[in-house]
Amino acid sequence: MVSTWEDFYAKHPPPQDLAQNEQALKEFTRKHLEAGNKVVLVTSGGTTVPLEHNTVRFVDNFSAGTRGSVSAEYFLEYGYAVIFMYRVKSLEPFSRHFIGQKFLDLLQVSNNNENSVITVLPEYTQKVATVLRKYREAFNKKKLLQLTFTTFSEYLWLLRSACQALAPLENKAILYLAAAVSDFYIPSNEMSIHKISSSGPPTISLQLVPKILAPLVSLWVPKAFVVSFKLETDESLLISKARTALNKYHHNLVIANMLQTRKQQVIIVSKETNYVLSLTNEQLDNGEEIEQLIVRDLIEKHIK
Ligand code: PAZ
Repeated sequence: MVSTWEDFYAKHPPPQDLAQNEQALKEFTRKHLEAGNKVVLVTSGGTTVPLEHNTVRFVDNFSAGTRGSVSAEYFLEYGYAVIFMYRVKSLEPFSRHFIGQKFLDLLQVSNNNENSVITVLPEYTQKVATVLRKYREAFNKKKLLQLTFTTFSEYLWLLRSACQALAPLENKAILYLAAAVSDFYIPSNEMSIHKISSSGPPTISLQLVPKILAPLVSLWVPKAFVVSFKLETDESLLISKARTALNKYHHNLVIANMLQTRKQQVIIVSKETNYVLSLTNEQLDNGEEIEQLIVRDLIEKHIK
């Protein structure tokens, strides 16, 4: 059974920090509307589906937030203001460059008149300086607003609020929906209150989530440029599923990618055409990022 999106919002309470996030969204979008800037909402990372109200266990997915966090940096580089809506503890713009590296291994400590002085090791200084400059510039110019979600329900509430704040920007608003949002969930009224007992095998029944792109495109931000993403593992379904989404929701583009090759290749699908963007193995090994091609392609060919 699929519940409608209206049903979903009627039956699931908003997250506790929603009012605070709405205030931040309002201030951010007002400032950029006045300045005549384009604002892109980048969603990133995966949503969880809790199995209990007092959540001990939840269903999750693979997304690390690479697509979203890297793309956010390139949008900033091209002059866009960015609302980065991401899953708690997934990758973030700028700090992502140091994930997988032990933070303390970047630093050294020395003494200067009894005071400890901490500096970045020479071999890392250039990299840290480059990233730090871009990070500071984004925040000093108030070009980046970061907001978090964890559960599927938090994501849907925050997405709607972000759309409401973006609506006055009309076609200067871009939605780049890269988050891996669960297709299934347990409705609030069917969820166990307490930790599910392990006295026997549980039967868990998931429902289909409401298709939120429908109200988003037709009601919430009808003038915005909307890009959704489609992930598949069976290549024969990829383009047809992307096309079906475009025909159903009437948004602007679908970026289709395969789980296994998503860092090297994507297919840009519009109503009229589709074409591949890809990196060679050599480019990939040299640290080039497919997100740079995607963002440049969107800006040069699609976003008016
Ligand atoms: O976050 P990540 O870089 O590991 O993965 C990115 C992605 C595959 C989640 C994204 O490109 C995407 O396809 N998002 C939409 C997934 C979907 O609901 O089909």
